[in-house]
Amino acid sequence: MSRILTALQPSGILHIGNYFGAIEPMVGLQTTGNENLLFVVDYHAITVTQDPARLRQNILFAAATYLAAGIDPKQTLLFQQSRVSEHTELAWILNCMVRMGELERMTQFKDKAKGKGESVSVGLFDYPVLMAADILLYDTDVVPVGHDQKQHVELARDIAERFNKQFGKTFIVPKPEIRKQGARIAALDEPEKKMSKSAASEKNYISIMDDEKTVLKKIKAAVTDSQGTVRFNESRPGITNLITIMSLVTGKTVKEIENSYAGRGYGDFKIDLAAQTTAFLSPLQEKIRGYLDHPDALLKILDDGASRAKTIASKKMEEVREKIGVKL
Ligand code: ATP
Ligand code: LTN
Repeated sequence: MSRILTALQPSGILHIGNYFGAIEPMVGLQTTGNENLLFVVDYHAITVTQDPARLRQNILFAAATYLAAGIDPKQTLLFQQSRVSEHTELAWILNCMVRMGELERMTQFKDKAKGKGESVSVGLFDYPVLMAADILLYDTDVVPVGHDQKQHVELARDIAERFNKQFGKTFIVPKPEIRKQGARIAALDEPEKKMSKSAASEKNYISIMDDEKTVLKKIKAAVTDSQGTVRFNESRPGITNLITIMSLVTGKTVKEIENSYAGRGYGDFKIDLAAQTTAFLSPLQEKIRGYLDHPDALLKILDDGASRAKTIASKKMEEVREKIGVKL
C-alpha cells in the first residue's frame, strides 16, 4: 500500500487547471486501495498578504470543493495544514539543512518575486521547505501534482536523502506523479503560459464557479490562431489547449473531437466548448454550495481529519527529534 499526498492553497478562485491538474486525479486515486492525504495549505497561502475574513472563507471553499469533486473523508484524510503544528516544526528543522542557493533556484519563487526586489517575504522564499515538511512528515510515497510543482517535489526528495544520510534512515524519498493530460492547462489569453488564478486578467482562466454567460464570454475571447482548423498540435497552443479542455469536460478523445469538427471553424467549436464546460461545472457548483450551506458538517470533517493527521505527524516528529539529538 502506498501513501499518496497532495495539497492545495486556499487562494479563493480555483480554476479548471487546478481542478483537472490537482483535484480530479486525487479523486481517481481513492479507489486504488492506497492511503490518501489531502490538505488545505493555509500557511502556504499567507506567504502573500491575505485578508483574514476572506482566508477563512477560502479554506472552507477549498474543502467544500474537494468534497464536491468526490473526495470521501472516510477514504481520504482531509484536513487543514495549520491544525497540525508538526508541519511548521519540521519545516524549521529542514530549514537548517537547506541551502540558500537551492531556494534561489526555485522557478516559482523567481516568478513570484520578480520586480519585487527586497520586499518579498521570507515566507515566500521558504515556501518549498514547508512543502517538503508537508510531504516528509507522512512517509509519503507519491505526490500527484501539476507540472509546475515538480521542482518542489524534487527538492523534497533531495532533503529527504540528505537527512537520511546525515541522521540515518528517517524519511521515505517521495516521487512526484505528473498527470499527462490535464497536467497543464494553458491560459486562455496567453496559451504559451499556464492558466493561473493570480493572473492579471480574468480572461486568463475559467473559474470552477463561473456561470454560463461568463464561461461563454471567456471561451469566445480565448486566443487561437489564424489557421481555423480544430486540430491538436503543440505548435498551435491556443486551439490545442481548448481541445484538451473539451476532452476533459466531455471524456471524449482528442481524435473524436477532431473528427467531429472536421471542416468546421473555431466559432462552432467554441460555442460547443462553452456549453460542455457549463454542463460539467453546474452540478459541481451545486454540490459546493450544498457544503458551504452546512458549515458545521464541514468543520466536523476537518476536525476529524486534523486529529487523525496529528496522530501520524506527532509520531514522526518524535523520531526526528530523537535523530537530531534534541530529545533527552
Ligand atoms: P498561482 O497563480 O497563485 O500560482 P495556481 O493557479 O498556479 O496559483 P496553485 O495553487 O499554485 O495554482 O496550484 C494548485 C494545484 O493546481 C497544483 O497541484 C498545481 O500544479 C495545479 N495547477 C495549477 N495551475 C495549473 C494549470 N494551469 N494546469 C494544471 N494544473 C495546474
Ligand atoms: N505548492 C503546492 C501546494 C502544496 C503541496 C504540498 C502540494 C503545499 N504543500 C505538498 C503537494 C504536496 C501548490 O500547489 N502550489
